[in-house]
Amino acid sequence: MPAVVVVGAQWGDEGKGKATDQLGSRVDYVVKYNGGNNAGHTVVVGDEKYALHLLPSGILSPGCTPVIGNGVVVDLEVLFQEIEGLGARGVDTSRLLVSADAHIIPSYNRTLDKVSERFLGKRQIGTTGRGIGPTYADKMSRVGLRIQDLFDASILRQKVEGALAQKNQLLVKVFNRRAVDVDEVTDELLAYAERVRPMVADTSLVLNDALDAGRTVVFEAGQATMLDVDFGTYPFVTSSSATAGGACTGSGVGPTRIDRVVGVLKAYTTRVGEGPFPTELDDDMGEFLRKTGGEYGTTTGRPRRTGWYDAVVARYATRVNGLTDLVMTKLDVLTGLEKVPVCVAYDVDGVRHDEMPADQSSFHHARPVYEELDGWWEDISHVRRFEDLPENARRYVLALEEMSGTRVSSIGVGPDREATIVRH
Ligand code: 2SA
Ligand code: GDP
Ligand code: MG
Repeated sequence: MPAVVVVGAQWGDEGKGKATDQLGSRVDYVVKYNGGNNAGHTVVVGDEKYALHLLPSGILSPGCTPVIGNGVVVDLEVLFQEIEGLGARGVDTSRLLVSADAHIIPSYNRTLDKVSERFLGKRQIGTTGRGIGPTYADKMSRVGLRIQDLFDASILRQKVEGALAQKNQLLVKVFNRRAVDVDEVTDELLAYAERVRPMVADTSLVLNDALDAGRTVVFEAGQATMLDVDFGTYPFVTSSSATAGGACTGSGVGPTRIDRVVGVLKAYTTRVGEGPFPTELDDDMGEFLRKTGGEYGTTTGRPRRTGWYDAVVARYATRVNGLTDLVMTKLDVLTGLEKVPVCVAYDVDGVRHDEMPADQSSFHHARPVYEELDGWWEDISHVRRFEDLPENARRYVLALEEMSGTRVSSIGVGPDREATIVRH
């Protein structure tokens, strides 16, 4: 399996960090290809718990080279905080590579992210406030700042000046904020230049050479399919390509080189931030899933919204990502339930939809059509072989596999690296 993409198949926090980390010992490169420090990946290794935001999960595996691809947006302050934080815990980060084409999140975009959310009022997205949206908007508007700009002070200054010519109008006239000073921002960014320089590489070339030499590369998505700017519940999405296609545009590796696409999903569903969520539970059962699953944001600490498994979402994720495998996490969280409802289709104003409705309004009106599966009581957190799971837990996995249209190649039964059942 030389080139594997790992994507979230729901609304994020499916356990992609753990899934990628698990591949770690067999992997030469782990590439983050989209998003920035809005991501939060928790990896538990023995007694140690790591929360990674900007750095790819491969950073925890000795021998693996972590790569920040061109599709990522980089907050330089966070980059060095994270590097120092891991260094203090004995993690070697010296192999980290950063694409010269990755965009930088300047401080004014963090401000704009927060104030524009407030401005949206009831229509707010519930962003992480990390400046992600404004930075991708700048990239597309061609007023963004890239890592390579740090190495030419006069070009950087010109670019900051160009960006602020527009932004200051917005900040002052629309948001009633003070104007941002060009020199202040330029100096703040230039202060990182020499520290970043040794990490900067032509990462597309590095990765293609690695694949030519038979090395193994994992492409790790931030966020998830339903938060993808094209395929998610727009406008309640993040601003990047979180689906498998983003792995190519965000890394400079062509689609013909990808061998497998693994979709990570929970045995139930969660979502952080605003937007439609058909199987959401607003009751005690929702609270049970949140408490038992520890469903609080890794980046912001926000309580996650919780609900039952949605096979329509899983089928959609299979289609738009071309999934070859599913990694199903958190099966342990469902232990102790009499019955486990699973959404098999939607009812939209009296019409049954087996596939994701093609328009967003229908999705907002979608009511889940449930099938109830039998639950199990036995503690499964120590199970390591599929055949050792209680019969109803096995049936649950097999039913979801059938409904979702992709083989479940591994099952998570606890947060720890070891708490996994590998099937294929
Ligand atoms: P943004 O900040 O522009 O990307 O926000 C836009 C939407 O994307 C959602 N989003 C996320 N959803 C789940 N997990 C994410 N990462 C953190 C985590 C979240 C946290 O791992 O727990 O700590 O709150 C993530 N990042 C972005 C976001 O909620 C908006 O709906
Ligand atoms: P990511 O953003 O997809 O990497 O996921 P997060 O790290 O934000 O959230 C997943 C959470 O579930 C983390 O706290 C993990 O430690 C935890 N986790 C992952 N797999 C399992 C599992 O199989 N069982 C349980 N109980 N927890 C898990
Ligand atoms: Mg997360």
